[in-house]
Amino acid sequence: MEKLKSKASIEPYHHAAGGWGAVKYVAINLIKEKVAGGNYRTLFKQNQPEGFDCPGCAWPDREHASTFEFCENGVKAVAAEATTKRVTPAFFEANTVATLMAQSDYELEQHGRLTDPMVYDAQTDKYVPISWDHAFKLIASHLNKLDNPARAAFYTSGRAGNEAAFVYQLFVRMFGTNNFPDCSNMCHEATSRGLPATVGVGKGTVTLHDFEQADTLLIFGQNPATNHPRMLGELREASKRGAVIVSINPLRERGLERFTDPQSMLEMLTMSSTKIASTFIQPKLGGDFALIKGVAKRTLELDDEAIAQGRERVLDADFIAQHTHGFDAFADDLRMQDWQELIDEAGVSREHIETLTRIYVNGKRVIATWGMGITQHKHSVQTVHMLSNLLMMRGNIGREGAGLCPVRGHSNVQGNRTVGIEEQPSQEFLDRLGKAFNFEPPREHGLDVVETVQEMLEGHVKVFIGLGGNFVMATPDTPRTFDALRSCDLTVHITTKLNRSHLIHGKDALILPTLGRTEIDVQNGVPQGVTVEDSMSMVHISYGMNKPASKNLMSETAIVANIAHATLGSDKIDWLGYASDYDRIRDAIESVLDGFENYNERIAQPGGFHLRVASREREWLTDTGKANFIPHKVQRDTPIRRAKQLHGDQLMTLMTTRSHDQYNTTIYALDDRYRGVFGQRRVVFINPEDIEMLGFKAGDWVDMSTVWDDGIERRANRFLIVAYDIPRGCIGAYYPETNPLVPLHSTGDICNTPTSKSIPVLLTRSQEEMALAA
Ligand SMILES: Nc1nc2c(c(=O)[nH]1)N[C@H]1C(S)=C(S)[C@@H](COP(=O)(O)OP(=O)(O)OC[C@H]3O[C@@H](n4cnc5c(=O)[nH]c(N)nc54)[C@H](O)[C@@H]3O)O[C@H]1N2
Ligand SMILES: Nc1nc2c(c(=O)[nH]1)N[C@H]1C(S)=C(S)[C@@H](COP(=O)(O)OP(=O)(O)OC[C@H]3O[C@@H](n4cnc5c(=O)[nH]c(N)nc54)[C@H](O)[C@@H]3O)O[C@H]1N2
Ligand SMILES: [Mo]
Repeated sequence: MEKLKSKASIEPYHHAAGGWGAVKYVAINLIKEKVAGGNYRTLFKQNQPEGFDCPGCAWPDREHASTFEFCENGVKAVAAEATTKRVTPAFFEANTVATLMAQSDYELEQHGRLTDPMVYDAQTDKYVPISWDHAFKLIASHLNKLDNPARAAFYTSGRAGNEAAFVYQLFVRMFGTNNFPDCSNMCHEATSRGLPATVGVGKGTVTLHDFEQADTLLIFGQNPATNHPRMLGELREASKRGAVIVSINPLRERGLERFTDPQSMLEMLTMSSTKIASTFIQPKLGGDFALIKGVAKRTLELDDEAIAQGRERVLDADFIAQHTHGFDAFADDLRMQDWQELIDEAGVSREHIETLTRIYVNGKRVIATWGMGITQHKHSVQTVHMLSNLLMMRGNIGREGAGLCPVRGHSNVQGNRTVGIEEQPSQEFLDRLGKAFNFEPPREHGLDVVETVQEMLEGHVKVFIGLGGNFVMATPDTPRTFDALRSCDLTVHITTKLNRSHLIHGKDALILPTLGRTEIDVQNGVPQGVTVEDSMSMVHISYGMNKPASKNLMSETAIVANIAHATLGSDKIDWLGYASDYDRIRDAIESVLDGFENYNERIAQPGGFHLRVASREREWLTDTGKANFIPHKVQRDTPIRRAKQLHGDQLMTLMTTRSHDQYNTTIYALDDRYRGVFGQRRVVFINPEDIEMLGFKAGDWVDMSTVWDDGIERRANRFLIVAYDIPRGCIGAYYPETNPLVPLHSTGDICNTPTSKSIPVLLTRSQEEMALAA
């Protein structure tokens, strides 16, 4: 068993993922967070039919789960919320904002749960207590004095339940804007914008049942051992029954190599493990598009050969004829495509493309899953299209055991979008909302995350309200985002824990502390549950079990309802009535959205219900009424290519990713043990040959700067070089430390997602280290 490391070190990890290491870290987390004894039982209620939905990730739960689904990072998320540490008014009295700014994100997180509503006092540079009532009035007065509702932006991070999110979007639309920047804009937007064009719905088409039936699983750009640990349990089962699993990832992530399931007594006692992926394909960053196109091209060639030899077709000709549109143009484009261009762009050999094609065409039931490795590039929407094309070629959509499986991040990010957190709402949704609530919703599109920052910088957006999240650290171009938020007249954060977004504030600023998902939410004497939708469109209810962290917390739903009441009054809508009984909100959702019929009854069933996804049933809600094949060319004029022309081999493409001990911007601890990093975060993973080519050694310190064409210098300094198995020309480092390197306008086509996985950078010897040495 590996030892506990406290000092900073780099020590390659040779064990399977999971196992006793995971159990040990669970214990460490409970102790570190000083989780009260009584709250341990909470962990056993996680993802149980009568318990709460884990706030960790959006991976679905097994229906009627009878055993405690063990998840180290789920425990971290729960322990972080159930911590006994508190950020009280006395804490704020003792610390100015300036002194807190000097602390790291890790230190800020460690202070614990926020207990009371606070308002910024410029004279003392401190947050001071404010009553809830005054806080709501302050927000209302700012909002009501804006000359245009579009001067306010309403952010959502994907943890809020459907009830809070629905009331939020209703309030904001009645107020008069569609300005809903949300975490999706930085996350799976390429999926949400890409899939409607091919299959008609921006969601995945599979359920856990399909996962059990699949014979082939292609895992693109995802690190489940860290980010969706419960997915590893499903992959382990798949591997044991003989399914072929392929990891397509520049890194060989440990969890996809071997996994010891802490729930398997045998594996734990014998210290054995299960092999997960049988094949690892390591494209260069952003190379997936060309790789997938290569597999599609080869699949077509195999079909041509089969026809010529009178063998069984490789393509699903019936599916293509009956269900799709645009196949001929797509096939023409594949035939014209030059092989060498694909190989160069993918960064893998022709043999690898052949291997992946053979696996793909041998599969009778293929599921492709994907995460941020696919969605955070310039051509991410095109890659999502190409992946749909590939699955459609063999009818792998809308069939048992097969389909598209985007794996979402935040536990309710998909539900938030379903109930209306969307800056580009459909006219149909607005019509129904307007009709149900007797008002004329704003029709013009609102601002997404990047546009919100830009509009703040230009002085157009003056009020920011955040329902959860840590906007300033999650967004790109950190110094510019800081300027943007500081130019606001009012910033409001509805949050559970202290984070840097509270410290980068507007002239007026509020911190509104809220109940977490694990806490008992009583309204009007009745415990309330909130509903969430996971990555596979299962909607279910979640009840908190723990005593609230403070008597002075309000639920997210109640806070939003009170802001609405203070701002708009309750003539048209009984906002506070909604807050007093969440059943009423669910009735309202039912009245506006299809698929929520008998919402309150159906969520009372254990496991909840599946929200219909039309593409899963081969109903295609596209412009052609069919699933569309969409051809795309390899992009030739990209920021990375332009930067390469200027700097040759010196130019590196940087991906920003998560360590094992963080939840997005929340830093729980400083290890990334599966990648062998301990006690530190400022590291950069580089191929050993590149380290030498650049004239460095592993263990040297370097600064990074972005190659961009707007004259702005973007730097992140002092990263330790770690030699790593990563394709040449590609490097990796953690977010949020690297967000200063991501230009605000470096975004994906169509989806406008920051290109967090492909930033052109140069490395130079660390100035600070050189000064120290001199
Ligand atoms: N414990 C924990 N759980 C989480 C989170 C967390 O921070 N901590 N965050 C939540 C959220 S919001 C999200 S969105 C998800 C994120 O979960 P993931 O989608 O796993 O996100 P990342 O950690 O950014 O890792 C992306 C993976 O993609 C690979 N990759 C990078 N670039 C490329 C590429 O060009 N091609 C391919 N094929 N692969 C590439 C990286 O090597 C890495 O393995 O997890 C959710 N769950
Ligand atoms: N460079 C780079 N940037 C990225 C990414 C990347 O891979 N690379 N990933 C992007 C992705 S995928 C995402 S989703 C975003 C994440 O962006 P966000 O969702 O904005 O960030 P989080 O770190 O998840 O938010 C953490 C904060 O949420 C609050 N919080 C926690 N639980 C609750 C709750 O139950 N209710 C409420 N109201 N508040 C709560 C706490 O105060 C905590 O500090 O970051 C994006 N930014
Ligand atoms: Mo995310």
